[in-house]
Parts: sequence; C-alpha cells; structure tokens
Amino acid sequence: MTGDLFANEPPRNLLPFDGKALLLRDIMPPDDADRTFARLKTGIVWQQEIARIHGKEIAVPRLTAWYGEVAYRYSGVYHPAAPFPSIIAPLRDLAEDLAGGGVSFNTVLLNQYRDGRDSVSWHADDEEVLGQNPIIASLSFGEERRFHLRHKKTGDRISIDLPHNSALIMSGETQHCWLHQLPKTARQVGPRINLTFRKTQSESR
Ligand SMILES: O=C(O)CCC(=O)C(=O)O
Ligand SMILES: [Mn+2]
Repeated sequence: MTGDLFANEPPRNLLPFDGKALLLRDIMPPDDADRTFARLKTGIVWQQEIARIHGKEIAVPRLTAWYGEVAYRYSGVYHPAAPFPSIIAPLRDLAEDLAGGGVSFNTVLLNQYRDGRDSVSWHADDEEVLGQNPIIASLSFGEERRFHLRHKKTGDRISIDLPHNSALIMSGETQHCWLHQLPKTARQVGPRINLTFRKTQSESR
C-alpha cells in the first residue's frame, strides 16, 4: 500500500545518536488527510484532563482521548480497555505499515492542540508497560507544530516541524535517551491532532 511512497526520498534518521526518529510525509492522499482531520475533530469524544500538581488541580493544556485493546494506567488513572472506533482502525493499519518490522499497535493516545497555547511538556514515553525500546508511531493532522527532542545526558537538541499528513516514527533507544515536547507558540495557529500508536502490555487494576 505504501510500497513506493518513499521511492524518491527515503527518510533519514533525524537523531544523531542513541535512537531513531524518522519523519514520513504525505502518508495518505491529501483529500483523505483533510477528511481524517475533520472526522477526528468532531467524531472523537475529547476529554479535558485535570492534573494535580503540588496539590493544585490544573487543566492539562490540550484535549485528549485514549483507546486500546488492553487496560492502561495513565497518571494514576485506570482506563479499562476501549476498542478502536471505526475512524481509528484504518489509521492503526497505516501506522503499522509505516512503522514496518511487523509491529502491531494495540493502544492509541490522541492529543488535540486547539491553538498555540496548547502544548505537551518534556517527557519520554518510557513507561514500563511499553517495554524495552518501544516503537511509537505518531501521526499528525492539521496545523504544523514544532516538536523538540532533548538528549537526557548531553542536552543535544533537535527540532522537527511536524506537518499535516505526516508520521514521526520513534524507535530504538529514543525513549530511554531523549525527552520530547511540543512547546506553546505565540504564532496564530489553528488546531492540530496527534495520534501516538503504541504497543502496551496489559495492566491489572
Ligand atoms: O503531539 C505530539 O506530537 C507529541 C505527543 C506526545 O508526545 C505524547 O502524547 O506522548
Ligand atoms: Mn510522548
């Protein structure tokens, strides 16, 4: 299906060492990408999560949703298994195709950044349930936003602009050695939707 997509320009590793990050552009026909963005925006039940930081309750600066074939504990909250909706199932197939290597994803975390004030701060997707050296396929639709990676030891920094209709595939030691964030921006930007597909081990209540 995506066999000849990258025939002209094979993606190169954007990390200098200790991991792999590939940016794949134009992952589907433009009309499909626009339709996917619109359907995700209106068809997903978006949640406003509240985080407790130093005893204060703070609205997380983005909207989120989670689906998975296995239960998952996130920020201390137990999420029971919730099957992929029909909008997401074909995106999972595409993500698996793009990630290569026979990977199968069973969970997805969605983020909606409504404007430049929405963000995600420095973190790594290094939870134990994701296993050693997880492959993460992160799909982007909507407004282009800048993504940063920062090496935990050397402080090396990489900036990647994540365009509409693209996938960032992170693998190898990336989650052990690098943090990532999507910072706020003062630019006037519209909404962006991100889906990070992961393979998660089942967690008990
Ligand atoms: O929006 C993005 O590109 C990153 C999202 C992310 O890092 C996450 O959900 O763990
Ligand atoms: Mn992440």
